Amino acid sequence: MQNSPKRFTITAALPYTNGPVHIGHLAGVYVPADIYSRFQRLQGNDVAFVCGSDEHGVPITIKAKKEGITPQQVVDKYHAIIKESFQEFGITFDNYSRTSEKIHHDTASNFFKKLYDDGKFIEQTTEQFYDQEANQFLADRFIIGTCPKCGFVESYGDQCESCGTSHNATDLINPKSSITGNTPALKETKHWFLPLDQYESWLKEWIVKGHKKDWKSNVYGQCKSWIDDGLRPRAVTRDLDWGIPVPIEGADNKVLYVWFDAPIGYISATKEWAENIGKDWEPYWKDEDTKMLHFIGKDNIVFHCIIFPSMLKAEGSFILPENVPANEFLNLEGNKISTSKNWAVWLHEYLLDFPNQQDVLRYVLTANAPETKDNDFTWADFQARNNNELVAIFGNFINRVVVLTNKYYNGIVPKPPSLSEVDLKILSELKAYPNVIESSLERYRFREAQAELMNVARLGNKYLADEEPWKKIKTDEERTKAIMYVSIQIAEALAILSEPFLPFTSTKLKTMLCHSELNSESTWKDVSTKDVLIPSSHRIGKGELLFSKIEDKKVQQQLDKLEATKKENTVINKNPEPQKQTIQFDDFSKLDMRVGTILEAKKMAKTKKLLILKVDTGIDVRTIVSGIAESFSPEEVVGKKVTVLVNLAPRALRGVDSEGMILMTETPDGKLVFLNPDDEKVYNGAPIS
Ligand code: B3M
Ligand code: ZN
Repeated sequence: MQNSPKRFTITAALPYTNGPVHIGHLAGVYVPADIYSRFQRLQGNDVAFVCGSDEHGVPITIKAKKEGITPQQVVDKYHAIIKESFQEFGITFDNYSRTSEKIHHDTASNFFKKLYDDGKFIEQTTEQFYDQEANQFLADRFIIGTCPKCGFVESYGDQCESCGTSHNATDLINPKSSITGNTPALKETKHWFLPLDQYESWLKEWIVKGHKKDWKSNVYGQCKSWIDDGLRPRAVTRDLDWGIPVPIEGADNKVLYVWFDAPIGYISATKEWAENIGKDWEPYWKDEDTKMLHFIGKDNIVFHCIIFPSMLKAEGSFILPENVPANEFLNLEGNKISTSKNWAVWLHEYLLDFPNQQDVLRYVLTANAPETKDNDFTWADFQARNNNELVAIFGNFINRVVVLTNKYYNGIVPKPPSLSEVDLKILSELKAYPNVIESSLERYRFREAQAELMNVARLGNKYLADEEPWKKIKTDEERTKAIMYVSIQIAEALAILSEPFLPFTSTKLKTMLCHSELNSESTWKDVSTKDVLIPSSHRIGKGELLFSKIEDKKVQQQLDKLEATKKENTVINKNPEPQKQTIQFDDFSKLDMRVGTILEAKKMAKTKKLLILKVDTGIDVRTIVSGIAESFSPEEVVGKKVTVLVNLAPRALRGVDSEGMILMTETPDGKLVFLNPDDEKVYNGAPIS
């Protein structure tokens, strides 16, 4: 029975066009989205896989300021680099668009206009942060301060990078302008707000009571906690000069909030694609039978699960995502990937060092994907997975099959006189794999799916090792024919099933097996239904190595490169925070700093960052809550001598009164250390806070 094809709209987060893309992007979003899209196409389904460059928003303008060029120049430069990286890594977007396209400006403007005309916004004059020295309102990332939820001291105005909470800039504790470092003033301005509070009960129904419990637990958990915390109206316009102008009267010098326009970019990209190929875009966004999925990283969950769905609901004619399979973050050699600290493996640089080895990276990133928790990419693991898995298992199996078939039969697939019980068992095991892999993919378990693919190669390797055709050829030519015939069926299954994961390898393998000479190519489904995937008497081509060993030297080069980055960051901090406003001695003398000793330490329940300390300040023994739990265990800090700001006004953090602050600084990789400027790990310009 042939199922009718299902329609899929698959989106991958639009990368900010303020830098190239790195392995974290690939692992978290683009490789899983590509595997899924390729897989659905192989099922004969109708897929629109869309993405594009996110060219608005404050990060772009900050980058432009830093480099002394215009925002347009920034986005033109990185759009080209990013687009090429995706192509090089075989990410099969049906359309990779950009939010500066006219079609997007029109789509986003019209969307805003419709909501405005339908009375879906509330108009409010509120006080927003304003930098008097820079003479501008400070939107989102132009403001840095302490997160009211987790205490992270460098939270952005719109979102905390540490705990992922989304908030309004005025919620931050101790806000600072990231342009001048000044404490900003408040100034009145009018904006349009989406009253998320009015969508709260609907969201609860849809996500919490609805069927969304089958969403990944990290996604469901975040959504539930936001909804439980209560939602508030959210401004969807900004005082900025870079973005899509607010398309109504009386909104001069205002643009749409980047998180209002960016997700609409998925719609514009679909429209553009459909127009180009003469299709109707609307079913992809409006037909209830369409399955819509958003692939994103965990910092984008609130926007895709709460805000964008509320926008779509307000508009009224759109469908909602069926799932939002968000990933956690990938670290690099134990440290957080950081664009500004150049702590990353950039895709365009990887290709220079490992030409034609895209599949190796795709493989390693999937094998180690941060699906349920943050994970670490290490070059040692990269080498081991290549040498011990791709080369030793997959490559070795294919190589033996192709070489022996050429050697014994001039490349012509032999006709087996009969199949033994073992042969039949192997062939029936093989038939189970498409469903096994499919079941993992349908649950967004890409690591598991890829591990099952490797089990196909393991099956083949074990079969060869048990049957030893290289020995049997001397004593039993007929039996050898059966062994080689069965092995070729396994090789063909690998060629088909590897396509979503290792597309370059799959193509190479199909060429080796001379697919173009086959009367009909087998499909994914055929692997589980057909007895014969490649018939006897088909001639295969010559062997060619699919993977090659990565030597220690190559890995060392990469480690050296990272070591050099570390050093560079230590000697000169390339992007030091600008100096703060001048103060007088009187200001300084207001600070009462003392040497103290940490007597006790314990973790604050249900937080990742906070330790509750008992500190002997010489004056008294007091409680101080400190956001250092990710850099130190409680055991490590007990007994340490520290610098304490003792006259900081007490503040309750998660219900515990904190009476003072321990002064810390940081290493180039962002690890906190106690204040000791002589510590060789800290760098010039490292902030003390
Ligand atoms: N550009 C944020 C990011 O790159 C943002 C995603 C937009 S998806 C509509 O993490
Ligand atoms: Zn936070």
